[in-house]
Amino acid sequence: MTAPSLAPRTLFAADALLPAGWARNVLLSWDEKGRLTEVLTDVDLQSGEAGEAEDAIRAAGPVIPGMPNLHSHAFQRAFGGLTEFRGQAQDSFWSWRNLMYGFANRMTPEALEAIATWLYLEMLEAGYTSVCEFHYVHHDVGGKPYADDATLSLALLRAAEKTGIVMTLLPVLYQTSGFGGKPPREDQARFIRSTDSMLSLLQRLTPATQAQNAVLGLAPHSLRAVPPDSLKAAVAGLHAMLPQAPVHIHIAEQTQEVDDCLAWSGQRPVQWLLEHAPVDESWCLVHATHMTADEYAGAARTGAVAGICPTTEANLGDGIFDMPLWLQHGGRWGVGSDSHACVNAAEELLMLEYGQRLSRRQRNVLASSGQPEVATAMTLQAVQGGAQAAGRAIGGLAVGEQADLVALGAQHVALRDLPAPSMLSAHVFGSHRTSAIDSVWVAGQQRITGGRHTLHDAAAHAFVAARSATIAPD
Ligand code: NGQ
Ligand code: ZN
Repeated sequence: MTAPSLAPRTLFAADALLPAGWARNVLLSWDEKGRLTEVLTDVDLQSGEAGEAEDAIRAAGPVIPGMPNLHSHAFQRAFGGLTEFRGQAQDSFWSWRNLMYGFANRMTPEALEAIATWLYLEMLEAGYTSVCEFHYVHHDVGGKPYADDATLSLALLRAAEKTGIVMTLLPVLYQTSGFGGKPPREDQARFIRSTDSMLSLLQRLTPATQAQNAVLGLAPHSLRAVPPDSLKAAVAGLHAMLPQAPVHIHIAEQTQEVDDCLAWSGQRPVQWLLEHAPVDESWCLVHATHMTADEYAGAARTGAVAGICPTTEANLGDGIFDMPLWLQHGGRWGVGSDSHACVNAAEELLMLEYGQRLSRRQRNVLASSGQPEVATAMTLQAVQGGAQAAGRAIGGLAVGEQADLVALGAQHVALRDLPAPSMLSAHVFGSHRTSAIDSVWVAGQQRITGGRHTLHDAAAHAFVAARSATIAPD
């Protein structure tokens, strides 16, 4: 018998997506730290052998692993949908970036915390159970450091803690406005740090992250923003402090940056990075959109994760990542919601598959011979890649991994009476108007019930106020 004061630590699911595929009558158990200790299949609840199974929570439908969100700039959530108007004859990533900077430069610590709290709550309601926060607005307006240099990082950590999402915090190193040491623009002043100041910040954040089960890493923003010496020193400094810590970088998102990198070094960004940096499994190459065949092969060989942000990459007009080529080389990948034009794990998978279909004029591109169901194949791969990028044991429903679980509602009209793989398929490809997510657990703690987070209304209210203040300051 479980004492009533203890939160239940066993979940029974008629269907669950394990690393090897769908299993029936699955009993998942975890310890007080939220780590899975047992994953039993074909459990007969009636037999009496199942022991604690009788006290288990019954999932409302098929259980899938929570999706790691491997790339987020939280503050950008507040202007999602608000840059969709023509500002110049030919708008682009770069004209969007000017609008985005205007927004970043009006952000306050209070607004950031409210925006991030709502965003992380939305993520939990939409099937993400962890987030890699690529955090680059460090200083006060005008670029003056806050009295506590970690002010904005701590605001993000608090937002994560309030909602229950687990965070990999990646403070961003940003020093130049272009290749060859171009000085930063005035509207980049809030992002700028010396390498030493970054290493001090990481030191300051080490106890704070450890205290809340967060992982700390580093994000050199891009080769445009970090000169070679700084890249080298920062990564070495990080790994001296935290040997396995994740390193994320925006690498080849726009053809303009590929051209600029070629003009500067004679090499393309990915090519340059592979030759000059110790890229390995601790790295995540975000937006490795523009690569040659050799770069696909070379980058995949390092074991680094390709960080793909399908809806943002579509929204910003970046280009299409060649998934079949990447997979052919054994490349690992995961998804991120980046600018948060869309916050929905299923929709990122849908957009990724649809981009491949549109560019290749084929269907079911990301299915494989071993796993013909597209949504199942993509979910398993993105969870594994996302876990690697996050630097956490969140790689799926297996002993030793964190109990990050999403239960779909089998009674949702799009899913009702279907077999489990079709339910996941319907969730990803066929249920857009209303979410089919019923419950979500992070590290074994239930955060979403009946599709909603307990802070939903209060967080929404605070978000709207913060957005209004940031869009139209008084
Ligand atoms: C960012 N976002 O850092 O927010 C970037 C835009 C840049 C994306 N790359 C700025 N999606 O790359 O310079
Ligand atoms: Zn980004």
